[in-house]
Amino acid sequence: MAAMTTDSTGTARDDATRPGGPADSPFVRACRRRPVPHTPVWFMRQAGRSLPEYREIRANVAMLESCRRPDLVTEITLQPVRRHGVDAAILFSDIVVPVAAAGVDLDIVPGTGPVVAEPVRTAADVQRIRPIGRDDVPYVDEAVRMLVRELGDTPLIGFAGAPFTLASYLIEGGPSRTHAKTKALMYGEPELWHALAGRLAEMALAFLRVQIEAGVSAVQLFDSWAGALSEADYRRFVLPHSAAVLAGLADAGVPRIHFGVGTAELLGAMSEAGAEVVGVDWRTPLDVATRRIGPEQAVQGNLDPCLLLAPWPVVEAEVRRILDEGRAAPGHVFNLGHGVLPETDPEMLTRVVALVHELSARPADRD
Ligand code: 1CP
Repeated sequence: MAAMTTDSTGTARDDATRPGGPADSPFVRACRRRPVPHTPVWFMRQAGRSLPEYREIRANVAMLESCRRPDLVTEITLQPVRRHGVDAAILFSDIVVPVAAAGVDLDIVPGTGPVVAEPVRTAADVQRIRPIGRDDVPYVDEAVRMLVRELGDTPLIGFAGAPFTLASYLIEGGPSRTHAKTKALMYGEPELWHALAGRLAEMALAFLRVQIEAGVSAVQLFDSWAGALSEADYRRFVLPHSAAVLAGLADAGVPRIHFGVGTAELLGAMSEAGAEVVGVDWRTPLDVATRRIGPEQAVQGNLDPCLLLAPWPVVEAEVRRILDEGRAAPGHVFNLGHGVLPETDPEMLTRVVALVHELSARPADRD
């Protein structure tokens, strides 16, 4: 059982400075570019449909409903930790949970994703998105506190959607391949765009603060669809807003991870947003990514999720390659280049964790 202290809010909370505690875990150490006993590994979407125990627990509960039940959130978050022995848990939730809490009428539709009843198109629509705080997402606060107690020395990652990715769901009304309406609004009505992105940045910051105050050991800002933009447009329309979210957490004492898909051309710009770790998808080798990101940040990634559908010897060779290329970075958190596909055999994930640990094991060498 982990040693506990009591913080000012009266909650049992792991002592951040305790050797071997979550803040001293291989995952947090790698985020901070400190020596690690082995390369830490977790998987985006590690909780989810690849696990039979997840499918069972979710059988009669809608997605948003499950995110609002701390008992379910806790159980689903712990499932991949128990099964795979990953180095970090990620809170079971969704990027649109705070959007719904802010008063936007939306649902997460099975097989589709988030669907917004009345897409955002006008200044009045933007005004209706209310600021949020802990009282708007009490179930998140409660679930994180329960999880921190249950997880002991294993760190818990909190997360939020970045302004561009959230704005895309709000403007399109649902998932989009081209993000055409989003870009049309961005180019055609830049003031309205910046008002919306500014509001979503405040939302992401507030949502992450709730999770940090409840005890998460790191946060990830998901800008999954930022790769749809040119670097110039990313810098003009998105970077200031994502940077504001990350800057708002600069003193929070937890490492920040900044991730997007298809961002090869954006890695330099994204690295300027202020996170300790930049997530890299499978298209860019980690040594190349490190040259674009620079020596001041760790990298996270980047096995192609589709590769886990290939025979084991192919997976093994790719894990070796990624660990080798990751040595060029000042810190490496092993992960996929995007989320686990539902059709993945969970046994593959367990084997990848064991292999990453085995191949990267280093003698004790601590700072
Ligand atoms: O019924 C179900 O099982 C719904 C599937 C599902 C799940 C399991 C959705 C709908 N969201 C989630 C959980 C979720 N969402 C997590 C859980 C923690 C973990 O990783 O284990 C996380 C981190 C997210 C974040 C999320 N939601 C992102 C960013 C990460 C990414 O994959 O790029 C995005 C873009 C979403 C939107 C969303 N929610 C759900 C779906 C299917 C989608 C994508 C829709 C699309 O393609 O646009």
